[in-house]
Amino acid sequence: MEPFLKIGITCYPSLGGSGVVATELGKLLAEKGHEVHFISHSVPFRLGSYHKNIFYHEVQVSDYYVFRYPPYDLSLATKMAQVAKNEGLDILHVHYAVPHAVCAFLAKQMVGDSLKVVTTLHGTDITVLAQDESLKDLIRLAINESDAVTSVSSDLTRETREVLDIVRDIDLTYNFVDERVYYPREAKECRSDFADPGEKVLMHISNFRPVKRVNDVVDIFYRVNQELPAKMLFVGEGPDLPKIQHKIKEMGIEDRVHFLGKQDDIAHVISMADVLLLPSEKESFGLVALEAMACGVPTVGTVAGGIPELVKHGETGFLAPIGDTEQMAQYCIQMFKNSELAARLREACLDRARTEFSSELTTATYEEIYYRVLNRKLPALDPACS
Ligand code: GMT
Repeated sequence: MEPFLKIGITCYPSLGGSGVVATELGKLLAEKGHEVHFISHSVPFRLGSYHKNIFYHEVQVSDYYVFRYPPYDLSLATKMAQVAKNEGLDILHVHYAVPHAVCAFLAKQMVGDSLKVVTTLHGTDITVLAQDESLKDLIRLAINESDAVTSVSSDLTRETREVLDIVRDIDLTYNFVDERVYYPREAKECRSDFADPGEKVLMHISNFRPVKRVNDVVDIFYRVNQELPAKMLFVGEGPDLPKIQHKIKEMGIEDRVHFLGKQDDIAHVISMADVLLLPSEKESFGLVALEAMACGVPTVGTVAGGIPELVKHGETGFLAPIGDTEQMAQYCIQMFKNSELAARLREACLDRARTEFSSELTTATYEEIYYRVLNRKLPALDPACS
């Protein structure tokens, strides 16, 4: 059977929420009968085993001796154009503006206007890189030249307009999780590896960059643990991790804190927690809070970026001003002391993840965008065709 569309996807294959979202989207599109071609320097880490309708094209970078910095971007643009021509791609969907949207722009120059480019903005491509004068004009060009631009939160759209003076349409496409993977798991046994039955479990999952304010996580935990018995589980790795480990030793709370490192089975790990802490300084969406929500775990975090669009204060978690660790600790304590409130939050999390951030909704939104830019009628897509 002929695929509905032939879609090229480029993302960062080895890290971050943008890569996760791009890969999961590709898998779902392939299940719906589209042909998906990932174009990148490595196989996306969430791709897993063989999938029907999914292909991977590796970008080879020239290491000719004159290059001080081997030009990945140019090789990527060329590969995008080659794949588009050889495979007859309809759409090139790039995740994260830098350099992917710029490469897609170049590829389109090589292929012609039949190739439509969809750019999804994820966060620091705008909130950090678009503020950098050495990149700003190029990012603006790539965004303006895309056939469609999507953003993962209204807040990110607002910031894109503000920072880059962008006036064009930007579609809102909230992130999603695959509900066949993210649901509350039976975690009693592994939870007992870390916490006694009477102890609450607080969790933080991140790449430990300064923007995550992991110091605040420690402060929140310290305050909570003074009020009631609790354990802190850190998941992930990154530049601030050694500082945090040092601080925990200095505070003499090593016996109450566990570092799990990078974990693959996040749904299982999150299901051990009573609360996810996300006190970030910036977060265009906060995919991990959605992963937690889908597993029935509320988030206590900050009113930063797109977080309030995801976490409904008082319904699926609690939000405080950036840096207000006292307030965030109070919210945790309030939840832990009131089992009715905790149960209500848990139910609201499950309901909100299923209804507002379902994979079906997001995939359908992207499909509508693809057909719109191709100026084709959206066919009645049959999920059974895969
Ligand atoms: O922009 C980054 O820091 C990396 C990026 C990523 O690849 O994980 O994170 C951003 O995109 C995610 C997926 O859309 C969002 O959930 C994160 O909130 C966002 N990070 C920031 O805005 C700091």
